[in-house]
Amino acid sequence: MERLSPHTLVRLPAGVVCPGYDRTALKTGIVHLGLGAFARAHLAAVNEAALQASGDLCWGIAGVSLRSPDTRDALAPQRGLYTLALRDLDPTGAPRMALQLIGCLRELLVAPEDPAAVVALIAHPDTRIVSLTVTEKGYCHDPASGALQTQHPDVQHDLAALDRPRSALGFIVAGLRERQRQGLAPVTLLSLDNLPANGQLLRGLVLDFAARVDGALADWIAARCSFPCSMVDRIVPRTTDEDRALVHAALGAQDAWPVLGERFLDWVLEDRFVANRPAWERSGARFVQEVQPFETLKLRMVNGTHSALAYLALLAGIETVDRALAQPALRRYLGRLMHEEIEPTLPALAGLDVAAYRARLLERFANPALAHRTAQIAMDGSQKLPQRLLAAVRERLAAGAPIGLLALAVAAWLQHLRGRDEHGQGYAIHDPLADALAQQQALADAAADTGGDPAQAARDWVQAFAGLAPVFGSDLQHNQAFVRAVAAQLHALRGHGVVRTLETLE
Ligand code: CS2
Repeated sequence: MERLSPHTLVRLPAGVVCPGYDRTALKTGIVHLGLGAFARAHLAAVNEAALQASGDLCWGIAGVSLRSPDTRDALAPQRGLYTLALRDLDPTGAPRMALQLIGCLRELLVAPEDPAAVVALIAHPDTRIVSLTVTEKGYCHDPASGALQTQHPDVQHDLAALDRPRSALGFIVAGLRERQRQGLAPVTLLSLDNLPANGQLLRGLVLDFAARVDGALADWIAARCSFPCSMVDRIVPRTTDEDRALVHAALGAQDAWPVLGERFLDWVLEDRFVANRPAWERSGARFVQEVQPFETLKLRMVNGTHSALAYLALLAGIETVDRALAQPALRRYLGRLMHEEIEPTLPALAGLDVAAYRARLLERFANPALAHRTAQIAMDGSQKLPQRLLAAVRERLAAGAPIGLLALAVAAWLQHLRGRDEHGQGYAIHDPLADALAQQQALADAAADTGGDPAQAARDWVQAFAGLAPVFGSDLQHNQAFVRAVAAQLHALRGHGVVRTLETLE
């Protein structure tokens, strides 16, 4: 079958949406760090539509992979073209797929192959936005406090050799240093990761890093560059070979790496761009004064329940999110978790119908056309729990409100760290803190090994494990209400398994 390329565009089936602008006239205005599926299905999709609507061709994207050459290897022969497939069910319940070819990815770089090229691109006069989807762990920060992890090997490396950086922070600071040296205009740094106050967090980390390189550079960045906060939402599972086959069949051409996602898309961001921006508002983005309420809503409702679901489902041996939603007790639990314990912690948002938001979210999760793997969401829990679950836990504890449902999600994470589901099936723990988590488990096992009653053992275990400050901060270990609530759920999960625990929830 023919490989997708600019030449195949004219032969694609009717109904496949193709770039309606002159790709050869595009310039690179955006350097994107972390070219994963999410950025290709979210930022690039909105940007593509803005290009079509405005005809402003300054906003092509240079996509930078920070680790592996896979994306570049797949897309370079296609000249950066790829398929975005949006999947849901039609009104009769049959799966359907809308196909669009995205054309705004103009350049593909693999950072470790040529770090200087990435720095030069950030320092190019045409570059006006540097955006990031590097996932939580890509910020090299302490998840509980937001502080730069100065001992992180990539940070240490980059501080010693900033002309050949490895980390996103290193590339940003090296690129900005070059801009400052050359007297170029500042750029906007745009975090698109699921982190609280992601723009402020990025700003703090970049300034801390830059100050260790050169105080005057840090001052220049602080005074001239901007770091808008943004909330991003679209479910984009990792592409599988089955997905590829489906897209090939529908396209009649071979795309080595299409991306598949839901139709739903939301993007709320602050309009603080120091060097202009694309007309993203013409294609679904919403610009607001203050993003934080939207971000809290999304991180706690979408990502908090996603993580709760992922750990419970994984323990029960359920492989995909839609199948988890088909489990009545699990679906009921997720609805209750949102309604009873998360929603009361949400900031007021004018015009938000929270019941409709919740119902829609459960429907999004139930989309069987996505086959979103629970193991994918379960990854990197140490980086996700603080903002997804523990922030709401803290607020409720401070208000003296019950946390049993949130505690069950935390207990499920703890139990899943054993690396074995209820049917004895083993799985790997993917987490940047995997070693620390294993050590903490050994510590907790020793603390709970008193031969006493199992409920007390669970409390001792949780108390010891919660000493892991990068996840739990320094407060939760000493909060008896927290320890008791999590221990009760852990005891239930250990004794009765996921489904019985859910069915007998108070
Ligand atoms: C998920 C998110 O993998 C995960 O941790 O919770 O990627 C989620 O699908 C997106 O944030 C939805 O917008």
